[in-house]
Amino acid sequence: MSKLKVLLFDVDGTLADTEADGHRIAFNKAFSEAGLDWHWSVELYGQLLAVTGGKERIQYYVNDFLETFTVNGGLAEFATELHQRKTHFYLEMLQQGEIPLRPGVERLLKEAREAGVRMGIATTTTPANVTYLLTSTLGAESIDWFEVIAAGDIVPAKKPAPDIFEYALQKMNVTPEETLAFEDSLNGFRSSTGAGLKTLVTVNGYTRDDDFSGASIVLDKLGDREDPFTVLAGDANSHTYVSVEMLRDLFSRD
Ligand code: XBP
Ligand code: MG
Repeated sequence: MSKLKVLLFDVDGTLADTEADGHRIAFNKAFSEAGLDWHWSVELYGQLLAVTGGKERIQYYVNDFLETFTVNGGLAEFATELHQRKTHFYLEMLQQGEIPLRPGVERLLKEAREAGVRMGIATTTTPANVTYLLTSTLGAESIDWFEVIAAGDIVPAKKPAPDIFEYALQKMNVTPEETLAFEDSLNGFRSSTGAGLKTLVTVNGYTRDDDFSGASIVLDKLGDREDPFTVLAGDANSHTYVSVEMLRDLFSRD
């Protein structure tokens, strides 16, 4: 049985609840600026999250949800330019402090650092979205808490493909057997388990009813001493919030 040495975190939905009140708002601002009569509601956006990657999600929407839409110069180029404006609006929201970390995230990151547990990030989102989120919530020095920030187009295939987690493992020179992944969605869970990683899931509003069979444990949040988590699947033993001690216990039992 390997010892737990590394924590690999997803970002959107895991470190922060970014989708419905963050990315979705930024997409709609970009559509409005471009003069498009598109509006992604919370409900529609939940369907569009089936596709990871903002550029890919725009193309999915055009191809699968619009009757007709034509654009000069090709859809991929159009989506890329529109996505650049969406990222601009999203970064503005982050800079204004509009997107907080989820409960327990700051505490666990600091605990892991103090305990000498190595950390990395494996996400589909645009790299700048990660550094701006960390800077706006924990300060710019927090970027260095992670040995690798594997994000966006750095790999050929986005989640649910395992590529981004495999890239992070390779950059950190660690094995799946000594690493625990943190995810929030089925696409992310399939990616982390596809890379051979034990995975702790913290669900969000969009993913609460998804089937995470095979996860080490499924929780509603990481929680804190005075704000305990709810276990949705798995065995937390006597623990009531996610701590380094709990993770080591979970990892040894799984
Ligand atoms: C979630 C995603 C991303 C975000 C939007 O990433 O699939 O596409 O929804 O960010 P993860 P971009 O859960 O892996 O962090 O528009 O920059 O893609
Ligand atoms: Mg996610």
